[in-house]
Amino acid sequence: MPRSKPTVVVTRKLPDAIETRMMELFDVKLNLDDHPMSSGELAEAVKTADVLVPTVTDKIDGRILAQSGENLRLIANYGAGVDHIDLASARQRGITVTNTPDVLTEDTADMTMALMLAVPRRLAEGERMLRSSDWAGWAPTWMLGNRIYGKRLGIIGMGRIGQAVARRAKGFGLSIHYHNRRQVPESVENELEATYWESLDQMLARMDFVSVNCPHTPATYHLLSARRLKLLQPHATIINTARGEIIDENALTRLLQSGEIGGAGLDVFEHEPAVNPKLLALDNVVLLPHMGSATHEGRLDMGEKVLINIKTFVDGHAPPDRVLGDVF
Ligand code: 8YV
Repeated sequence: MPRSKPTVVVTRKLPDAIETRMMELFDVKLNLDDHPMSSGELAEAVKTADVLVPTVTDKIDGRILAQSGENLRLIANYGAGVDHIDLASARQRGITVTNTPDVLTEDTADMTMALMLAVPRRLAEGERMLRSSDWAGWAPTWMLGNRIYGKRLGIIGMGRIGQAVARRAKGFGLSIHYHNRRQVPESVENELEATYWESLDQMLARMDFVSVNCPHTPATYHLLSARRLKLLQPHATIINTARGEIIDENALTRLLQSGEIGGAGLDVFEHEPAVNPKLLALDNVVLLPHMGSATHEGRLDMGEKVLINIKTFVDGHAPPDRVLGDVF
């Protein structure tokens, strides 16, 4: 680092406590009005920063990184997913990239469960009905949903979040199935009483619930393609708290409309913040605005991780949450 205090550009408004500590430690440029930065502003940021702190709303692609100055050495992402950063370009330019894993695992798993309960039990629909004063009182055959207990859940991506979902789901009486690049250790499988499916297709065709908990990478883009979505049983519910791009959203919408898929609980969308208007018109979906990690505690913990990653890096050590960057 050329100066004693590195220049840190933060692209969005972070919790006050995190911004204050950053101000104490570094020469910081904050985004006080929290507007999502334009590509012009991002280009300017990478030109001036020693350290960039982006979020999921910043597309740090090769074109932006090509404009970075020699000074940009670290991208300390505020968030676990790094699919908005062109890692190949960053690697080429010798830029270290860090993220904030672990601290949003439990919150995201909670949100996954919330959606898993909300869709088959029609929570959002019932609440909408009550508020619109259309409720005429209890009736034996009205607003019936589907039981959760005793059903099968197929988890796509059995990493930290997938396992945290499995632990919760087991408590709700769901039997756990999963598809992952690698089979998890036997001790984890035993604890979760989980069944491994090497074939995603085979698993999809047999599940009552499917939860997407894998990262978005070139290999998982549209992993749930139209062909795969058609394998689901007509009563199946699909939950996505990972990334919208993993599901072909148009195909999902069509299959939900035609009743070939039972329901969906989505916290993420393929073209955020845009949401397919046809999805908004459906009753068998619960849609949330990317709130999986949105807890006060989680956002502070994420900020702490960013601080630690920057501080260790500028002090000449290997930051703990490296996605990219040599151990020195
Ligand atoms: C974060 C997320 O809020 O961490 C992630 O990957 O998807 C979110 O829960 C967001 O990424 C912050 O940048």
